[in-house]
Amino acid sequence: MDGLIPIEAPLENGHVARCRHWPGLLQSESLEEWTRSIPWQQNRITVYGKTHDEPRLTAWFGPAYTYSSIAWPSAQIPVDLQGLNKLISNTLKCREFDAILCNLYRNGQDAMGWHRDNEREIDPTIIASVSLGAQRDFKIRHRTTRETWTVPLGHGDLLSMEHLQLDHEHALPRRARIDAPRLNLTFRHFRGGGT
Ligand SMILES: O=C(O)CCC(=O)C(=O)O
Repeated sequence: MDGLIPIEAPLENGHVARCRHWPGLLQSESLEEWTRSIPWQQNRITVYGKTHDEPRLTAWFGPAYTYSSIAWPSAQIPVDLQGLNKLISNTLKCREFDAILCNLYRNGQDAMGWHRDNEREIDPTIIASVSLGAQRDFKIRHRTTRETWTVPLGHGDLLSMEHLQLDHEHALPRRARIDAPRLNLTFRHFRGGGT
C-alpha cells in the first residue's frame, strides 16, 4: 500500500506535483549485494570555482548524461538491475525506466544538497527512488513558499516523485549520528524514449 505525501500541488502546466511512498516494498533486496555489484566511482565536482570530492559514491546506467560538472558516458543497465526496473515500473504502472543513477552514502557525513532533477533530457513525469540500508531523512521543499516535507526513507522503501521537478527541490541532508551506509537508486525516463 502506498502513502501519499501531502504535497498535491497543482502546477501552471496543468499537472499535479505529488510524491508517493511504499515503505518496505523491496525489503528483500540486499544492501550488501547491490553495494558489491555496482561499479562505484568517486566524482569530483566544481562549485563556485572550487573542486572537491562529491560527498557520496555514484554510478550511472543509461544514455550519456551530464549534470553539475559530471559527464557520464552511456552504459547499459545490467540484467539484475533490469529485473528491479521491471518490478518498479509495474508497481508505478509506467513504462520501464531508461536510466538509473546510483548513490552510495557511506555514512551520515555523505549527503546530497538541494537540487532538482530538471535536465532537459529527463522526463519529470515520474522519477522513482529505491532506498536500501540505513534510514535517512529525504527533504522536499517548494522553491518559493519554502514549505518543507521530511520523508524518512528506510530499507526497501520506494518513493515516486511525480511532476516534482518544476516547483520543488529535494535533498538528503547530513546526519552526524548515522554510521551505517545507505544505497539509493533513482530510475529515470529520458524524454522521447519508449511509449
Ligand atoms: O538519495 C536520495 O534519496 C536522493 C537522490 C537524489 O536526490 C537524486 O539522485 O537526484
